[in-house]
Amino acid sequence: MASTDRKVNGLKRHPSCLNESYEEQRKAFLSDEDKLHLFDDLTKVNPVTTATVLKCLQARYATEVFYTNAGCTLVAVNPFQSIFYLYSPELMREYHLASRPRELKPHIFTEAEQAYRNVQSHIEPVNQSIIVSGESGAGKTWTSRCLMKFYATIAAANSSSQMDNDTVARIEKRVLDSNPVMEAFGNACTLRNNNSSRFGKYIQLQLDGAQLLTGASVQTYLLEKTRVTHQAHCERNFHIFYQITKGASKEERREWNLPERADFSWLPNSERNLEEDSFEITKDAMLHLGIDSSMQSNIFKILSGLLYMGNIQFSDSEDESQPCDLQENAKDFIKTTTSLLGVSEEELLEKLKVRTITAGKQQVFKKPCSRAECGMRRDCVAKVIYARLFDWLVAVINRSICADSSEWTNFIGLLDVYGFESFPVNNLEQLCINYANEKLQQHFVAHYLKAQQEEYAAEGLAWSFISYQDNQCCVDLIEGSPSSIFSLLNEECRLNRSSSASQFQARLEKALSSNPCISRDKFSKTPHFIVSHYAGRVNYHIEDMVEKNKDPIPTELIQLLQDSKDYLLQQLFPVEKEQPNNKTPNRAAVVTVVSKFKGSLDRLMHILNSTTPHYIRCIKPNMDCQAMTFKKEEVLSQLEACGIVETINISAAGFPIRMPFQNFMERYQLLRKPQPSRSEQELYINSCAFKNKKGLGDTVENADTLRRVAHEILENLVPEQSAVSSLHIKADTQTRNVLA
Ligand code: AD9
Ligand code: MG
Repeated sequence: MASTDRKVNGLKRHPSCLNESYEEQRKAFLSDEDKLHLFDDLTKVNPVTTATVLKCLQARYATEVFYTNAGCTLVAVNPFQSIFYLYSPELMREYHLASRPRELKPHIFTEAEQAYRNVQSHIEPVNQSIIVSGESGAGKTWTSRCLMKFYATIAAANSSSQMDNDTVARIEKRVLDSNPVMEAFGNACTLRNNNSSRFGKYIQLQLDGAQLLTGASVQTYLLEKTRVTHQAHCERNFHIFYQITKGASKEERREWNLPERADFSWLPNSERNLEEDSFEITKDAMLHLGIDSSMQSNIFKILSGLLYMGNIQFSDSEDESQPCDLQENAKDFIKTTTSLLGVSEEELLEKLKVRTITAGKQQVFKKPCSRAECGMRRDCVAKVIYARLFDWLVAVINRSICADSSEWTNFIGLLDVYGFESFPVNNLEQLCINYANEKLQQHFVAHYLKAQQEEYAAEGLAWSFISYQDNQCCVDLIEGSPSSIFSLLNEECRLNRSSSASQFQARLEKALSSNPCISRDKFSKTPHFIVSHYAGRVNYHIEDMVEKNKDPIPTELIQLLQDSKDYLLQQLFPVEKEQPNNKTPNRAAVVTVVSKFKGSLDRLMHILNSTTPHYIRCIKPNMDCQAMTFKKEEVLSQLEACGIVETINISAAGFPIRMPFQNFMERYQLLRKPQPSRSEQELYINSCAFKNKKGLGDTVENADTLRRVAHEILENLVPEQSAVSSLHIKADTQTRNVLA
């Protein structure tokens, strides 16, 4: 493989920063496959098909070029190796200082710089969003981190001469320090990514009137809290649990009751050493964010308590009317758990083993729980503690990094959310994630069509609209009214009826049968429904979906935590004020998982709609996370899932073939009738004028028609016409292939 690295001023220079001349691109255009890697924009590959796009991406990857434009989006293929020059502060400054960054090679810094300049331009909307998407392990979080570093470098508010304060570091550092803390508590090693984010994140970088970074605020979405108590085979719990068990000092071990070698059932695969010195990094970052060592110790003590809680196992009771027993070795675990969490041992045991049922206003029944129920109640306590701890941390981070409203005027938002998911078994979590992706796709399509419209207008093409099937139908299916999957799920929770999965399936089918985006597999006996998402069909299992949507937390367990003597738990579980007239909470007002998620997503979409968007689509070139390995099928399915294929389709709905005029001449001049000689260099065609005369905007059905059209174009050449450099031709796939 030819290396394109160059040494500039002793620095290894980013190869893709070197701008290729138009001439070289044009040569590549003439189907010289060796030059395919020179293409900077996938929608200008000729013809725009998934096959040519794939070929181009592969060729670029092979020459270590990882970024490519696709219309108004940037495609970022994960290199799976550290390439320092690609993210050096020198390169950041080069993009920042370039008079026309778009003339440099595609890079995330081009997008970042464009967003930064747009803020200055005062063209509405001034606020910007960079939406980073892609599947697990594709590089979203890495990209977001690099973007944050870019702004912390080029928009640093504090001069470097100012020394860091010991406890409260300067703002750029604090903003960057939010990453290791949120990743320690919100990321985990999964089968697909050793550092997989288990929550979505939108961070707004706040800029003052002088365009300097004065603060930031973070909004998180749907933390996967079930990971605290259940880890899939070969996967792990959140990083922080491993960090404390491996990184704690002797003194800390004593304080948190953590022996060197402990066997915790919620800490699988701990032999894999992914931590190194990350515990120190997390603690340092927490300190910079204003979480002092005594508060840190309080947090880690609670986490240690959760680990012990996972070891509390129950055994079946011989008499069903009696509560089940603790397993023999669990007695010590419950002692340690309760001492670490500051709750009473007897009470925890009682509340895990016996359920309180309130019937009517006054009547209270107690019912012993089965072994499985006891386990579920234990898990419920652990999950609610962890989820509230995570939210508390995010709130602390926000307090530490958010500037006062008088200190900032504009923002650049970075969105790093989970990509489209389709597993062998999908449930409510995937439905929420895929729904979020549908909403983002809808946002993207609207934006892309607008951008394309503007481009055609700039080229002088008389163009009104692109007829394009959007994904509204699928969005309606999930969230619409009066009937949708979400509304039916909420209804089940509101009515609190104990219907079986098959009964719910029947209700769904009856209510939503008219929507073409929902179907089912006639041969499957498992209650399910299939949604046809823009990125593919996903089969969702119904079992447990309603229960997951309720996400019930028994009141008596919350009360137990409210009674804790632990300082932090008291903050996480404040005693709520008495309802007037002793009212019990209204059932209809129960906030379900989907309504909460929809609410937070609506707010996010509202913000995104008020900003100028930039899209970065991350692609994972192979599932084994190997450097320099490009698997075409795997990339193709991601191009489909992240909407690049849609981009291509939309572009095909417009004028997908853009032929530089020179090119067209070289290829079709044989068809030309003898004409007074004139320099071909001078020849330009105004495709708009041609369109008016000959209907070039109509679809060219086949190669013969194309030849005829080509002939007509050549007949009608008007040399003095405008400086339009490309012909825009609309054609069906077959004809596009002829043109390739
Ligand atoms: V997930 O949906 O949170 O599971 P992400 O966020 O898309 O996923 P992440 O950013 O964590 O993926 O990237 C996965 C791994 O790929 C990183 O840990 C790096 O080892 C690697 N990576 C990603 N991008 C780059 C890059 N630009 N250069 C080098 C990279 N390595
Ligand atoms: Mg991530």
